[in-house]
Amino acid sequence: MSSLLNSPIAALDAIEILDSRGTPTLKATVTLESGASGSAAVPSGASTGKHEAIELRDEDPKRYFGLGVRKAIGHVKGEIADALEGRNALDQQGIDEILIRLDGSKDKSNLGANAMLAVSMAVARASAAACELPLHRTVCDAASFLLPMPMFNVLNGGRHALSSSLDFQEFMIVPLGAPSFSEAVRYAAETFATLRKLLLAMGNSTAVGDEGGFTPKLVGGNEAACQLIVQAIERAGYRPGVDLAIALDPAATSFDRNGAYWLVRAGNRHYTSEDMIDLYAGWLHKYPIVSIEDGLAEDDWQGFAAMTRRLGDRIQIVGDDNFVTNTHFIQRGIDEHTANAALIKLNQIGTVTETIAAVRLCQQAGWGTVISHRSGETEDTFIADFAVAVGAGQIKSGSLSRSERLAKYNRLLEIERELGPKAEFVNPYL
Ligand code: 2PG
Ligand code: MG
Repeated sequence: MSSLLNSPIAALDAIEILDSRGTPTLKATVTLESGASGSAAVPSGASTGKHEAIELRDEDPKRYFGLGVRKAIGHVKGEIADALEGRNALDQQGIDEILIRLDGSKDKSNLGANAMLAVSMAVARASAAACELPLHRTVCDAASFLLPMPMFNVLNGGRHALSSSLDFQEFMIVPLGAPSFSEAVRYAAETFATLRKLLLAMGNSTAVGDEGGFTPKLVGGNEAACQLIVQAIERAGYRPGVDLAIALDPAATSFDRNGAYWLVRAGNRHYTSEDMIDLYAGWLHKYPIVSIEDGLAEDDWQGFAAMTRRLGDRIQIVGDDNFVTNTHFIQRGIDEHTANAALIKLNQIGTVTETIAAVRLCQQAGWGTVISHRSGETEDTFIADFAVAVGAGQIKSGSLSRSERLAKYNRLLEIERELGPKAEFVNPYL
């Protein structure tokens, strides 16, 4: 580590840029008195949990349908700059505490979690620059050398692909048998290219959704999608369940209607919480599924507990919309045994320090952690460094297409090379 102890912030700036859906977001830059600087851009979700920290939007219908972020930028250049100038950028926790105090709300609605997170991440980057070290060495204490097992979202449905025939949002492949991160990327890319051929042969378009996975119309539903993935894994020359497995994120909050789960595209049938668990349990016998995220809706705490009791010793049960990277909800999940892993998204909570606290809470409880992108992304690769630093063990950043998705995987390839023999890569499902 660097011996630098103090590196005061000289200036803050922010601009409005566009995310991968063409929607405004912001990029902040923090410049230090030493001349070192760091920038960071925030992503944005589509299937959001209701307890997520608030993204501040301008609500000015004359610009970007009200989605501009000039107000958030005004906060960065105004009161946030006033509060942070002269402060030590190396003290991430101290900086984040100032941001939280300045905002003063429970949901970060005053300054906007987008404004706060852009600054918080830019401070982390500026501080790494000041130390002349890569971000993954400096962003948290006791930085790890563990490269995350990637989950690649090869078929997109739900809110990320409104024209696809899939109600479930994400069908991911996990190269759990790969000996290294770079080999994991190759296994997955070859399987994705094979899946493309299979879809074309079936008469599907190979258009991709928000996260770069295919959005087929002629697949025949959620279960057929699992079959197709198994076929793609085999055709690519790999062993399903041994080299590559399946992970799902149904994002069930998005098809929950007052406690009933409506699979509209799959014949407009509705399911109870128990029916959904039965459905998943049946699939576990037929398909090499290792992880299910948001298999039930955010408020279905009882259902999540029942699902964890029934399936939690066989697969990873991940909470996303219900936990929203918030230690309060994660602690409840730990106490009530409603999952055995959490999805981790920086912008669900709004500062780097709080995100690290969420990861550490999971790790202390023996839970898995999956660092995640959002469906509206930018070219920013912060989560790649972050996943390594905190030793998350897993990451999901979309498919093997669309450069805002691949940027994170490509950054991990660089980190893998940089760490050389120190790099670790393990199958988290063993
Ligand atoms: C999710 C995320 C990321 P969104 O549900 O896990 O894949 O989607 O960013 O739209 O909330
Ligand atoms: Mg999710």
